Amino acid sequence: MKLVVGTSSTWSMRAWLCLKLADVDFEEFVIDLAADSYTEQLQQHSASKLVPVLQLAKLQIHDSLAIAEYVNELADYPLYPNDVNQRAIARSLAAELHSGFSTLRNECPFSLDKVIPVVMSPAIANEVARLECIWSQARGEFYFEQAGIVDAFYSVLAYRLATYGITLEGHAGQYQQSLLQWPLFKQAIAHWQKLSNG
Ligand SMILES: N[C@@H](CCC(=O)N[C@@H](CS)C(=O)NCC(=O)O)C(=O)O
Repeated sequence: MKLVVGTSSTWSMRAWLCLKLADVDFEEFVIDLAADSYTEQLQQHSASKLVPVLQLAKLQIHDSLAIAEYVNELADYPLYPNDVNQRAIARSLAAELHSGFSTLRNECPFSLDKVIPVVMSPAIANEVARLECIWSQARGEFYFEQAGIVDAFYSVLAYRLATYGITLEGHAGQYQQSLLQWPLFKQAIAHWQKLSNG
């Protein structure tokens, strides 16, 4: 299978982390989203004209959450907790990240470079407060017993916050730091830095 990703694409990074966590073999095709021709490339490789896309012989799966769900099933369910209640919470949190936090997404664009610390608007503060509430319930270095979709999805946001000088305190802060120190996440950042530098 081939994962089509974009440079500086946080959704691509989340899908990549899930594929790595699921330990499936995959090739990668990179679209430089900063290149003049990037829309043509997207058109050519993605029916939704967005990345990420997972391409298989007779199947194209677009959208990071659908890709995560697919590899989870393929690899015997490593991305979610075994417990049905915990699994429901994990699904809720992945869905919330996937459809929410739009202020942070819009006002704090993802960057691998240093950025100017953001002025904390009430809208940003609201979303950070929600994150604080979520993260304060992490079981340990990972949200549940072992690394899964929640860690993969929220690690990218933990990084985005940190680049804008937003580091949480207490238990939520410890979880944010654990995500930033997570070897697989560090590998993802190093990989995306390489992609961005050509
Ligand atoms: N909900 C989608 C979002 C995908 C998305 O917005 N991808 C962006 C890059 S992060 C993209 O392909 N942008 C291309 C463009 O803006 O033309 C997912 O989770 O995969």
